[in-house]
Amino acid sequence: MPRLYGTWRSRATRPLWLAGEIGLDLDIVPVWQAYRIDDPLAPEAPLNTRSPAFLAISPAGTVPVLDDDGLILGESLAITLHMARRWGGDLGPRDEGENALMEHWALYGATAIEDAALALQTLHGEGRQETDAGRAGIAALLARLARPLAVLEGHLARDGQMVGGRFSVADINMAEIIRYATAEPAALAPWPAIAGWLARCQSRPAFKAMWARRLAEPARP
Ligand SMILES: N[C@@H](CCC(=O)N[C@@H](CS)C(=O)NCC(=O)O)C(=O)O
Repeated sequence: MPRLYGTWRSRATRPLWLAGEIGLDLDIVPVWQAYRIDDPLAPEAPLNTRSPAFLAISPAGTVPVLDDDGLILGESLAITLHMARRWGGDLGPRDEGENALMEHWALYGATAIEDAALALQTLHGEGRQETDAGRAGIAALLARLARPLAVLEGHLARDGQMVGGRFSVADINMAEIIRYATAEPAALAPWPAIAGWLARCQSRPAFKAMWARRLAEPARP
């Protein structure tokens, strides 16, 4: 059985949501982010992203990590794309053209959107949104996101889904990236096609099950 290292409050949501969609059993090994632990190197600390035992598996020291029969992948989007090709049926690519598009959108999300979207979530998580600096930060981040979100809006208004006119791993990857931005309530107001598509993605039973597990997980061990 493939093994997934990570916690539900991490980018492991991406492979965990996909596994729920396709009914794939994973051997889930909890690995906490080190910043959630007071002394991550203490002998009694739970397995975490600074534990030597985990770094021996993935020296990048981040989660999620997939071990598929000795094939180790330590990038969440590489993990989901691999899972979809190997076990995903129609949630994976039907041909090389779809494969290329699924990779294209994963890379676009990771390089053009994720940083600014995550910064919006962090700003709100730290309660800075009501300060002058926070408001200026939000405006700057929304300005950075304007072009890539316009690209995504045009694509979804035309096609309805990321790739192939059906729900696929490409939707999971992009929806989980866009989710960060929704910490800012105004983020999707100019983008109705993105907002409608995200709501449809998040209404799926496998997303809801993943989200319930995530909320049930404590923030710290
Ligand atoms: N690009 C990587 C980023 C992974 C990443 O940063 N994961 C965070 C959790 S969402 C982490 O493991 N942080 C570890 C730490 O801060 O010690 C991916 O998508 O897998």
